[in-house]
Amino acid sequence: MQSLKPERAHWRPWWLMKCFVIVLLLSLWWCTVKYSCRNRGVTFSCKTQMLYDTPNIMRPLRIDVLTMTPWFAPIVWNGTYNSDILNAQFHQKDVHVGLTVFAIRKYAVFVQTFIETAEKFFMVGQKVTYYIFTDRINDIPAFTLSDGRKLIVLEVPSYTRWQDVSMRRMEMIRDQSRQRFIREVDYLVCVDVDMRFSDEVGVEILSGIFGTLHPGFYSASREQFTYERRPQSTAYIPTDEGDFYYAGGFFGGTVEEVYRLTNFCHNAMMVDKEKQIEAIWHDESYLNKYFLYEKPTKILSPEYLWDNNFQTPGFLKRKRFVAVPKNHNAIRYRRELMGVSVASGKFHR
Ligand code: 5GW
Ligand code: MN
Repeated sequence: MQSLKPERAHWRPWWLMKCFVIVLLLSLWWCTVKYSCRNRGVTFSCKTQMLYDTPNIMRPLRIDVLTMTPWFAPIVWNGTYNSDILNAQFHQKDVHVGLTVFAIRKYAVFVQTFIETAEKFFMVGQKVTYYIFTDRINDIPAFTLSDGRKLIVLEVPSYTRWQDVSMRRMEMIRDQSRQRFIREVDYLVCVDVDMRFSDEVGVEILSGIFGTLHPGFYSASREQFTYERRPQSTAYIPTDEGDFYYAGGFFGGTVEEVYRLTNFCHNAMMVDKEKQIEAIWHDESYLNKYFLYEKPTKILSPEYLWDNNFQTPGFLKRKRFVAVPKNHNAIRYRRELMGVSVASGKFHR
């Protein structure tokens, strides 16, 4: 039998040569891909500059608060997300966000602080349109806005009852979603105007449909939630149901989803109106009913809707959107003009 040794020695250089050529071709191909990606402005898989810690499945980002609901909706807290990653993702999709706010009658005074602080903290670097619904178009000041941002004033009627001022927001958001928002923006964020932004509120809040934990009820049990408890109302929720108590002053989602939510709430209110019943916390009660059966796909922690009348709990690392203290009677009722003492009827719980 002849030994294999000489033959093997004979083909080794060939084999080495082939490997070398393959490696050379592969690196050439990779350089071409990288170069053409950069030229097309594609950041996806080609952007190597973004450095961040790898997620560690053995190290939860927060252990002091719930960060996920039983239906797998994230609850957004400081420390649970990376803004750089999220901003890059939303930029890639060229997302446009609409921020709706109502400033009826005396509440027009809140607009200035609201917009000025939103310019500093709300969706910085994204495309934003502010929609101000008001009956006092002449009282809305002119603003200098950053690039990619605009402000649209929508004139709306002023209802005499303050309950209607608050509740009719659902109808007006619904109508404008169909007529205007669907063509102009991807996501809607619908908030109270008697507020100021005091820290970042960015794309981490965006999702199909989202709600916000009310700052007064995050630690309450479901029986303590101030849901509508009269079975005659369409907003009725029995004491053995309910996940969270959501605030009426901060919700949003895609235009389609916000349309569905506001349409439900408005229709439910109209059914109740026929029966001459009005849910205890007005639009907030109907919102809570909607979210019981149509679970939000993301939930914002009370960082996103805080009121300094409450003591700051240890787990609250940031106050991003905070209620502006208001003199209830002076702002809501013109007691001095009416000459009689009238309680506002809406007190802090
Ligand atoms: C007036 C009197 C009592 C309650 C609400 C109003 C009122 C509310 C008003 O006169 N004008 C007005 O534009 N609003 C809108 O409804 C504002 O956008 C306001 O932020 C929202 C909800 O009313 P709030 O902020 O007084 O309700 P709370 O629960 O935050 O105190
Ligand atoms: Mn408010």
